[in-house]
Amino acid sequence: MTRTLRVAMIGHGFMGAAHSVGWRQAPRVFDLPGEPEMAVIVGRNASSVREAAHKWGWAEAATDWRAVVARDDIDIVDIVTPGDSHAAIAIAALDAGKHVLCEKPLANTVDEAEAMADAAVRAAKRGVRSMVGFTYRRVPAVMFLRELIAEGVVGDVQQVRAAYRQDWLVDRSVPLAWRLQKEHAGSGALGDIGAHIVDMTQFVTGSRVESVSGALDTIVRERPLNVSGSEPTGTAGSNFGAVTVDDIAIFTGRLSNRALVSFEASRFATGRKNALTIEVSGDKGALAFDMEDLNSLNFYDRAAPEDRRGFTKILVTDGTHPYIKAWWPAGHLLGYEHGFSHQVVDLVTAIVKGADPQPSFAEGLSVQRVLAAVERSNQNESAWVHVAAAVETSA
Ligand code: SOE
Repeated sequence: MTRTLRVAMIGHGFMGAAHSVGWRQAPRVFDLPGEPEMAVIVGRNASSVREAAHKWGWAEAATDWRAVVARDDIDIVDIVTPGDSHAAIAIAALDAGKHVLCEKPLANTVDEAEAMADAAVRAAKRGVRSMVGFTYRRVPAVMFLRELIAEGVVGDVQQVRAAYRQDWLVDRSVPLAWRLQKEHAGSGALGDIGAHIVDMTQFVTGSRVESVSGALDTIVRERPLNVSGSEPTGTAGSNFGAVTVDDIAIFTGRLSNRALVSFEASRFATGRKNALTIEVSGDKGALAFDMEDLNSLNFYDRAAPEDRRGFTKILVTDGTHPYIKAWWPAGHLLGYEHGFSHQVVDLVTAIVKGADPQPSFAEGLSVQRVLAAVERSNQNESAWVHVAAAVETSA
């Protein structure tokens, strides 16, 4: 009989919606070795969490995550809250024997991320699994890009260009939100979207970011408070609140294989909506991916005759490509939400098969260390800062 895995999701914002789609869709499309059940959704506001439960199809709504995490009838805890609560929820859940999926970035600080990685190591000894939600790894074209690099089609990786550009903050009337407050988000563009390109670079190249030099900037330092909303709050009596995170993070990284990387994370890239791009250049060729055209990869092959060389578009929608077989015939495209289903597939499969899913909390910690090093570099006139290896934690 298929094993049922009862899921509690903590949080119900943008990522709550995306994860709910994944939990609902994955078991209907893939033959999973376990059956996830959308048991409980948790939020602080009773009426809005009830509404979310109804809309997204969770059986129950609750307001106290501690009580839910302690329940015997919950197998998986999915954390989609702002970063300031990741550590407390994840550690409590792992210690209570629940498998954990936690949104990125893993935490708001390296200390928190280390404590979470320790808890994950302790839990793994009891067969309890944990995974960070770097969902873009699970876009079929990104997974395929990694496979091609590992096969050696670009040869030795010599340079990487990775950018994640959005423009939703160019509008100065956009109100203050938790993503713009350091105490809730940890950092701004750096942690929210820069974390993705750091993880993606390490994932596809198999090399670690060993040192960084970077600069951060905050263009708009005060934003209107959303008086009708329940959060966030600003200075009493003022209609504006301080933006305490970066709007733009631009940094250079040196990989463990010596390649240089240019990283760019911005919420001020006018005209760019969700433009995550990565280009990996090697001595035999180059591969390029663009999230706004996510069903394809562009491949430049230096082995082709010189007069016929050029980037060739590969449509990554074949049954032989990662994850595609369960979906549609070739050329029938996938979108943003499919990565969230693939995340569920990989997590559930790992739990049932007794394997550690990836990305692990240790990988989340390694990204956290890169983010912290960029902040340190920025505070120190963009000096190069070494990034400690996320090796064994103390547990
Ligand atoms: C989720 O993976 C996420 O990083 C969001 O948190 C960002 O805000 C979004 O723009 C990209 O995806």
